[in-house]
Amino acid sequence: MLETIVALATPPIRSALAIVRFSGEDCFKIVSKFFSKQIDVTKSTIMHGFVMDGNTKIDEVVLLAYKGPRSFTGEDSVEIICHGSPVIFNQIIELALKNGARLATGGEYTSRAFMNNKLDLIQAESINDLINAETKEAKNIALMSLDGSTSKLISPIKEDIGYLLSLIEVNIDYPEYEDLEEANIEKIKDIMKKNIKYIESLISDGNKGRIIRDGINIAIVGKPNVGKSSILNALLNEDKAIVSSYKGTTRDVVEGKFILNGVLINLFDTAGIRESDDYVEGIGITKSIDKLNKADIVIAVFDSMDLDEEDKKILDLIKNKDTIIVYNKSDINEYNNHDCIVTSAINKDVESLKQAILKKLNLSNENYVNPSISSTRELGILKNIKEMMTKVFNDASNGISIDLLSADIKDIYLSILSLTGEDHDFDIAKEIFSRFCVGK
Ligand SMILES: Nc1nc2c(ncn2[C@@H]2O[C@H](COP(=O)(O)OP(=O)(O)OP(=O)(O)O)[C@@H](O)[C@H]2O)c(=O)[nH]1
Ligand SMILES: [Mg+2]
Repeated sequence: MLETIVALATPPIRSALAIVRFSGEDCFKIVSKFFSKQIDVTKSTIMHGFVMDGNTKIDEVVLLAYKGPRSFTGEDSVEIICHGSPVIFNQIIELALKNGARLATGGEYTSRAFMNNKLDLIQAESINDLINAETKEAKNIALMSLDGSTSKLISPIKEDIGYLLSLIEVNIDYPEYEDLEEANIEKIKDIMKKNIKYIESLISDGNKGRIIRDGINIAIVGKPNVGKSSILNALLNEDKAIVSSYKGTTRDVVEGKFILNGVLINLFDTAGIRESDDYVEGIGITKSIDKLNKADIVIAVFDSMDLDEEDKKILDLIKNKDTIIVYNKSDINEYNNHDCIVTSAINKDVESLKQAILKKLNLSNENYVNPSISSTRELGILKNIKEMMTKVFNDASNGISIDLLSADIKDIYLSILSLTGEDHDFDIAKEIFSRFCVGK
């Protein structure tokens, strides 16, 4: 039997109301010991009453009792809605601990919901995404995942591989029919081919879903004085970074966030990159290079099409990065090439740069409204499954027998189950839930 856990589900600060949450088989019994009224242990109820420490009133509260399995965790659960004073909710938690509950660890409620089959692992992960979402669009993606739509994307793969495993059984049962093996090898190849294609589309959609969910990191780089900080300020629409005509104004990385078509853009303005004897500027330049290496997209800024040695060094640094080249100061410079991105940061004219960023993100309307498999864990497993399928396809093409292919196909099946947690690998689940906040 699992112990009854208790935690504050709302922030540990003064507020109008707070919620103290309990879950576990004994929770009705434990809460009854300090609640002023009898709790009916046979059904879910809402009650008004008092939390009592012996004869002393602690608070006037509303109590929600959820009879398992019809609760979030699947177990008997209670939520006490009290007044939002730290003195009050701490006293209620102390009473719970005194009467046999223990403090919940991070994500323990969701972990119990997972163990009681109320949620699969993909749904459970989406709860964290929901809580951490920074844009409306990110929240919508998490919500789609929570209702099980994302998990359903896995179903066709699971069905196909399950079917293959049954074909393997047939071959084991009737080894004398060589024609059967031949036909089944062809089926294995067909199914691998079809699913590899499907997984590729899931990965591509998932990467886009991830951008909507997590946002994207963009570094602005260039030699000193080309207008990097001015571009940051124009994109953020605020005077965040110091701008001056002095070369080497920006020393440390300046960070800002803005939202472009529902995507959170984490923008990093960096120190101008050049050969410098100045010790502090040198540290800034090292940081610039580090930022550009870590960024998803780099905006490289120039203020002339006639590139000098410093500009060329920048181009060399970014040669392996996904880059947007920007020519700034278009108000004083003539840029004749109409294909390039031109800005006048001083006039806050950076619309063409915003359009270029959107083009790079390459998101369609579908990416915002359709579920996608977008967590790093899930995408990692999908990539792995794709590789395993490619191996089975190649082995099958090279005349390897079904017997030998079967071990790999079984591994593929297990990996599919691990996506939703159906393989019951509780170590992985534990790792995921440890990232949750306490009370969730
Ligand atoms: N005319 C014009 N001047 C600009 C434009 N953008 C920036 N400047 C000017 O260029 C100078 C340098 O701008 P910053 O934004 O500080 O340049 P930076 O690239 O961040 O420079 P460092 O931090 O030193 O590397 C300032 O005097 C700006 O006002 C522009 O679009 N047009
Ligand atoms: Mg600057």
